[in-house]
Parts: sequence; structure tokens; C-alpha cells
Amino acid sequence: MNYNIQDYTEDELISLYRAILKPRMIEERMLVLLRQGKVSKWFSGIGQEAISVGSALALEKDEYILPLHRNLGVFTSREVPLDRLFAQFQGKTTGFTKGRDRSFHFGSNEHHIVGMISHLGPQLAVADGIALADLLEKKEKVTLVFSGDGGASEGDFHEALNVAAVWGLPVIFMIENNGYGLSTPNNEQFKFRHFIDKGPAYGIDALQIDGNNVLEVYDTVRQAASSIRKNPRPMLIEAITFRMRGHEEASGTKYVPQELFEKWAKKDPVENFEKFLLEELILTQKVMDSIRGEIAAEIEAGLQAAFATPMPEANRQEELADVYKSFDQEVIKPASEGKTERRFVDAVSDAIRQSMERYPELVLMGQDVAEYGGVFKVTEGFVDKFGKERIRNTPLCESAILGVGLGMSVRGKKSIVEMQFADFVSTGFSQIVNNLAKSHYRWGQAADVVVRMPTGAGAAAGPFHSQSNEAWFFHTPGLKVVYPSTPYDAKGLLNAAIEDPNPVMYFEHKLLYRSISQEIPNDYYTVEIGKARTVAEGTDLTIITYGMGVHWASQLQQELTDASLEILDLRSLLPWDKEAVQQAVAKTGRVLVLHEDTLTGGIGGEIAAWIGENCFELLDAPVARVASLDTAVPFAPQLEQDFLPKQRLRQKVEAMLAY
Ligand SMILES: Cc1ncc(C[n+]2csc(CCOP(=O)(O)OP(=O)(O)O)c2C)c(N)n1
Repeated sequence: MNYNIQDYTEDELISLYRAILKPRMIEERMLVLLRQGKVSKWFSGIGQEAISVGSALALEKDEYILPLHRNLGVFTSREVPLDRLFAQFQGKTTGFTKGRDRSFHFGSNEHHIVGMISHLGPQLAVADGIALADLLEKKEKVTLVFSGDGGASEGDFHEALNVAAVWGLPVIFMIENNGYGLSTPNNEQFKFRHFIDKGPAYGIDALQIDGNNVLEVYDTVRQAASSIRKNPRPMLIEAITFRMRGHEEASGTKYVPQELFEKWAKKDPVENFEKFLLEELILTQKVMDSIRGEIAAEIEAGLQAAFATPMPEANRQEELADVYKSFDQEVIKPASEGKTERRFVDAVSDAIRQSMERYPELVLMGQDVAEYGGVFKVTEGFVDKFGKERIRNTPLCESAILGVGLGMSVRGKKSIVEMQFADFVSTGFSQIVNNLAKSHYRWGQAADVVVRMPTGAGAAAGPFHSQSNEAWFFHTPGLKVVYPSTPYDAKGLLNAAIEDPNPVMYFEHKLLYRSISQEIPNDYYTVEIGKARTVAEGTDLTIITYGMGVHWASQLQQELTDASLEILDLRSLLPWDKEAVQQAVAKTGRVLVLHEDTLTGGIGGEIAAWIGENCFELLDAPVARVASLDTAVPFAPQLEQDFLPKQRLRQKVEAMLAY
């Protein structure tokens, strides 16, 4: 043990006692309520309280903590009001998520807590993001994030530690090694002996402590935090402990040998601390009883208050509205008339540069984006202008960097995350669809992140550098999806995406980068998100499309001189412009939806269904779709050209015109 009892005043020791006793007493009460059916689920932290409490008390109150499902002691030590906490457990409106998420799945910026999502690992990189914001602001703060021994098997653990190490982020990774991940014992979870063995492998200092000794936890974290504040860097602390109850209350403990319970019962962190304080004459039975009485009264008051508040009533409008942070986009016109011929790639680049100038809090992160300028040279020269702190080369850690984006948003920063190719977003999928997309609906935290997605086929780049994967995100409430097809829209929509405080997936077709150019304003301007654009007016048939499809349709329109085609470029896919679609359908009565993505489950299906449901009377023919074949994107040009919808387009249009 590396602490000294003389370092503490009696008051400090009594406060620690009060703090460790509170979560234990709450849990004992919860177990009763669970049996009575008044709480639906409970993940017990009994036996592990010293880690939550010691860690939380060792940090300053405005330093962020990211707890997991056994860290009740973090919430109580941060003085989260018990009535709200209990209301949260019961799904009440007066909790922290308006009844939308359960148990500890919430954050509270007021208490500097960012709660978990069920996936465990993604949490770790969010801590990196908060720490990065502190580092950029030279704040001398520490962020502490928890992981279990099981969750540490996730790739997210590796990515978060690696990024923290490379960037020197002030994060304490607190590993609660309690021997089991659900029913899986450590020897079926990993082969190494100790988590501290991992520290040096990442270039991180690592310490192992007795997680059942609150003074040891408190003291270690206090010293680590004080050192990290002065000399920012990550640290791994492995707290050895044991889970005294089942994974959650319904799952039992049959798989745990009885002797382990007996051994660890003797190490109970609350009882032992109590005994110690009694022996040291710091605590008397009388004081102890009175503390217990006070806590019991506080718990009862909290419970009464929570029980007295009603369950939420579904208000459909409010539910839908809360999916996004409300934001009334004000479309910005260029300040002057000046225009220059710019390629698509230059338009993207202009938008990033002008947004970096406009928002000092904006940071761009991606692989090879700094000195190298990105693989498509979109950010060439940026590092000289904005510096390496804001134009950040990242390790090959898509998931962690997306998590960093959320952490930065928690601290009021904006970020752009560049996927080197849209295909690689799959390794960061959970961060986008579970963390970025859902945090506002769940607990009111917007994710102010733009994910840049160089997308699309046609360059014989094979299945993993060519995909169109916008439909993966189109299906996820909480995201916005934009997909420009011209340099003008590329710049205006990227600026708009960066302005918008919600997470935006921004698709940029690689083949358009250097194949099209257009005169666009030199100044900063934005294009409205959610607004389609009429590319060509016509009377015979409407093609609704976006991205490369706009160019295919335009080419066909020029070739088919005896037909009059209306072309609508959606530009935004989520939200998409239903009004413009309806008007375009009304003009011709014949509609074809065209996209480069594969047919099944593509966005065309949704649009066709909506037209069928809402514009049936306007139609003179069934709504048709033309899309890529339902295969992976093939490599050989002959195969790829047949995969793409372009050559099937003409035939389909002619068939529809003849219908
Ligand atoms: C990605 C993912 N896989 C599986 C689960 C199911 N699950 C929830 S908690 C858990 C065990 C976690 O063990 P550990 O990290 O050691 O934490 P402990 O529960 O022991 O505190 C599992 C498998 C999950 N929530 N997320």
C-alpha cells in the first residue's frame, strides 16, 4: 500500500466512509425493491465500491468520469440527487433520459459524468476525446474511464489506449479486474496474466492496486491525477477486485466456485474500512449509527420522491424532435460576387479551410491528413496553416477517432473525421450508429461531428475501396446524411454539415473529385440540408437520384432528345426532401429512382415506398428503381461496369416512357 494514514484528517476519513457506505446501502435497498418488482433490473457493484468511490473522490469535481454498470459509487460520490437517480432506474421522466434509457446509461454534464452505452468498449475513446479537448485548451485536467476485464477484450480497448498513448492524452484507464465477464472467467477471456503487463506494450505507465481498499484506490488515483495534470499522459490502473453477486440479479452465480465468495467476503471493502476506522478510533459505533441513519433517510426520501413522479406519457412529437439537437439552419450567402472555377475536390477543400477559419474549436482528424495531405490531397497544405493540433494524423483506429469526436462534442468542440475510404467506416460502425447517433435522444448530448466519406465505384478499386454504404446510415435515426453531386453543393453542404451540431455523414464521390469543375463562390456559403435541387425540368418522366446518378441521368437526358426528363438531385438523404419529390412526381406521373448503391435495401426502396403511399393518384406507371447489382463491387472493369446501373438506365427509361 502506498498511502499513509497520517496524510488524512479525521474528517476526510469519515467522508470517505460515508461515501463508500452510501452505494452499499442503496444497493441493499435496490435488491429488496427488485424482489418486490419495483425495479426491473440491477447490476450489482457490491464488493467493488472502493474503486468507484475512491476514484470519484480523488478527482476534481469538474473532471469527467465515464462509469460503467457497476459504478453506482461514482454517481453518489458526484452527489447526483438520489430522487433523480432512482427516477432514472424506474424509467421516469424526472430521471436523466426522459425514460428513454435504463439504469446507468446516461450522462450529466452538470456532474461531469458521461455514462455508458451497453457496448462497453466505445466508452473508452469518448474519454480520449474529452481529454483531447482539455489538452488543446491546456486545462490541466484528467479524465477517468472504467473498463471491466471482459470489456477490455474488445478492439475498442486497444484503440482507445493506443490513441491516448500516441497523443499523450490525460486519461486514467481504470480496469476493474473482478475475475469474470458475465459467466466467463478470466482464463477464458485472455491469456496474459495482468492488465498492467499491457501498459508498457502501449507505452503507458501501469499500476496494480488492491481494488477493495478505498484508501489505496483514492490515494493512487489522487497521485496519478496530480502527476498527469502537470505532465499529460495516459495511465492504466488495474484494480484487483471481485464481483460478489451475479452479472445482473436474474443471472445467478452458479458458475462461480463458492470458495471464491468466501475468500473475497473477508475482503469486503465497506466492512473492512469500517473495522479499520473503528480500530483506529476514528469512528465510533455511535457516529457510525448516525451516519447510517442519515443515509437511510436520504435513500427513503429519494425513493418516495421518485415513486411519486409519474411514468412518461408518450408524446410522439417530442420523441421525434429530441432525436436531433434543434438547429434552425440559416442559409448563408457568399459575402461577395467573386467566383472561381473549382474542381469537386477543391470545393471540399475550400469548405474545410473556411470552416477551420470560422470555428477555432474545429479539429480535423484522419489517417495521413496532415503533412501527407490525405490520400486524395483534400487537406494538402492545411497543417502549415492550422497546425498539427487541429489537423491531426490519427493511428489506424477508426472507432476510437469517432469516439474522440463525441468526447470533443461533450466539451463543446466540433470535429471532422475523415474516413480514408468510406468502406473503412465499418470498423467504426458502433461509434456512429450507437454513440453519435443516439446520444442526443438518450440524454441530450449532441455529437457535433462530420464524418467525411470518400465513396463510390468506377475506378476498378475492388470490393473494399468502392462501396456505396449510405443506406447503412440512412436507416439510423439521429444521423444526417448528405451527398452532393456538384462542386457548388459540395462546398455549401460541407459548410452546412460542419455548422450543424448533429452528426452528419458527408459522402463525396471519389470519381467526381477531379472529373468535374464549376464556378463557385470564393466566399463562405452554405446550402440548405434537407433540400433537393431540380437539375432538369421535364414532362415525361422524373428521375430521382443523387451523387453519381445525377451525372448519369443528365447524360441520358441530353442523349434522349425526343423525351423530356425531369431530374431531381436529392442532395440530402436524411432528411430528404419529400415536398420536392412530390412535386417532381406530379410533373410527370412517371418516376424512376436511380442510385449507385446496390438495389436491395437501398434508399430507392424507401423513396419508392413513400411515393407509392403518398403520391399514388399522381402516378401513371409503377415506380421503378435502377441500382447496382446485389453483389460486392467487382474489381475487373468489365465486371464493375456491368455491376453499376448506368448501362441499365437507358433501357429502363425507355421502357417506362413506353408504359
Ligand atoms: C459488445 C458487447 N458484447 C456483449 C455484451 C454483453 N455483456 C454485457 S456486460 C458483459 C460482461 C462484461 O464483463 P466485464 O467487462 O468484465 O465487466 P463486469 O460485468 O465484470 O463488471 C457482457 C458480455 C455487451 N454489453 N456488449
